[in-house]
Amino acid sequence: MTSPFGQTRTRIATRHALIAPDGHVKSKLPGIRGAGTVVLINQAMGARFAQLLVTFEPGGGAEFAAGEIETCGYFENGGASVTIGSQKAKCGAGGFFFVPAGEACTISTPARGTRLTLFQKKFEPLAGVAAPRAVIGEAGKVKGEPFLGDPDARLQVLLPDEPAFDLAMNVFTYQPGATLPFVETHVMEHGLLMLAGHGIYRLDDSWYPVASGDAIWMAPYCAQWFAAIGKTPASYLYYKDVNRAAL
Ligand code: UGY
Ligand code: MN
Repeated sequence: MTSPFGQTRTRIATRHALIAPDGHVKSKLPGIRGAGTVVLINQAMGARFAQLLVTFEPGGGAEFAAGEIETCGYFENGGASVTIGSQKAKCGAGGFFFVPAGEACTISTPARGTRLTLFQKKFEPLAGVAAPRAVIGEAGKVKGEPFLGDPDARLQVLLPDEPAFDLAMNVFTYQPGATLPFVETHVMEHGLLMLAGHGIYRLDDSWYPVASGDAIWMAPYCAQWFAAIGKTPASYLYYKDVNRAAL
């Protein structure tokens, strides 16, 4: 909702950011047509990855050429056909995919209003380990596991948890009142999209009310904690860099 007094929940800090939907400005990016794309997070903010929100118009599509960048995607609603090399599948809401560096990807025939979140980063190969494989899947088929033993805070790990993969894409779902069990402080960076519900996100020394549609960037070592509030579950999609050496 537009504020008549120029207020917004959006806050861009040095080590974290909250981007509320009221400030979104769409741009046209190479390889993406018939769509508006909001670059929510990228290097200009201080991040080492990019988080994009693509909203397709009928007849839109996207082609990502093979290169050093890897891409993973999640369909928040709608859906489209996804082709990665010889793999092709129709994804609906909750569909997700991973395009390894060095492989091309095509997204075609999106349903009207399809919202697709993309995370992109430069792939870091691991000596002696084969490159990660392409993945196309459905979040609805991935079991949510209790997080550190809490059945009210469930984590769906969408991509294979293997050394070949240098990123993770997960969905975290909290029942009302459930929380992250402690204030996490870690080297891994996060990009996050609130998919449903409401909550309070602690980022460094600030506490923010958050709701579905909000995006968050957490730099390495950004202190982070979440509590779900309201009467319905809260869930978020998030990116994390994983499985690589500290130095
Ligand atoms: O995987 C994570 O680091 C996750 N527990 N962080 C978060 O939800 N902010
Ligand atoms: Mn974390």
